[in-house]
Amino acid sequence: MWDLSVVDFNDGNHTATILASLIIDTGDNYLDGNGDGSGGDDYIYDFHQLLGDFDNSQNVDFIDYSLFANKWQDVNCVEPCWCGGAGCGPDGVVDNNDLTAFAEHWIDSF
Ligand SMILES: [Ca+2]
Ligand SMILES: [Ca+2]
Ligand SMILES: [Ca+2]
Repeated sequence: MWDLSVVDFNDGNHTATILASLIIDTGDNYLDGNGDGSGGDDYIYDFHQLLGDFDNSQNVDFIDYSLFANKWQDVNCVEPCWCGGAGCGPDGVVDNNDLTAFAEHWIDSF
């Protein structure tokens, strides 16, 4: 399992790559990144980041607003999901700071 929660990604599309040349199993076989049964190729993972896009639809719209509103003033928002992403900051509470950040991305898309 990857934990990229400590990385602050900019909004946009990203690609993470695990280099096969650095991953060897106990039988001295290199990573089979594409799962075709033959080792030696990298594993590539494409993903996106858009603050306020709680349903990963690559836009911030009324669906996201509904998800945010359902988490409003929740406490104890901790990793890995931070109250479904609504508690974006380290304070653990879905509060006005999170609402401001959400509003700054309202109707954003890519
Ligand atoms: Ca392969
Ligand atoms: Ca969305
Ligand atoms: Ca907060």
